[in-house]
Amino acid sequence: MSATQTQPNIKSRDQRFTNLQRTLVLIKPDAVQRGLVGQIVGRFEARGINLVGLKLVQLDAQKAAKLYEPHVGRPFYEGLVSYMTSGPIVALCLEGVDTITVVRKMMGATKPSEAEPGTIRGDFAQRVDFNIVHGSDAPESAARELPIFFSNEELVSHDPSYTFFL
Ligand code: RTP
Ligand code: MG
Repeated sequence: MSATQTQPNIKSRDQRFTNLQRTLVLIKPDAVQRGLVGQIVGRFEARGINLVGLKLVQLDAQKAAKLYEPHVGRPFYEGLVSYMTSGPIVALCLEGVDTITVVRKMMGATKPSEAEPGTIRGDFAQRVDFNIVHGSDAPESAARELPIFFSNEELVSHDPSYTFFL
């Protein structure tokens, strides 16, 4: 808000923000088992990123194979699929300004030993094979990955009141 403005900006969300993006975040089985769901969701909320989809999912091998299709043939592929199907995960669709990049920065490097403190992996993980979160790495990835977890009806467009202050 500027010094002369007495009310929050009441323009519509689309007028206030440019480059709004949606991304898929998965809170992986290790994080669910360790009771970290609330803290991880809380970090995105505190950043002012909008939650437009959320569900608890038991991934089956077929869906995991669809998600990780780009990694088929890599040495870690089989282990990754068995890890991701080992227990429930939480799927989130997050929306905000440049959210794909912002979320990846908040997650930290794939290898937790290279992730900066203050990032999710840098604060909660030690091992690349138990690295807590997934986030889409590009707009094309988000477009491919989101429908694996959410139908259009399950994504709720809304404009939370706190975003007037962002
Ligand atoms: P994610 O897809 O989960 O957001 O992770 P990312 O983009 O940072 O990393 P990516 O290269 O897409 O790898 C996907 C997931 O595979 C597991 N991985 N294990 N053992 C290994 O060397 C290894 N490398 C990758 C990790 O769970 C990684 O997040
Ligand atoms: Mg990836």
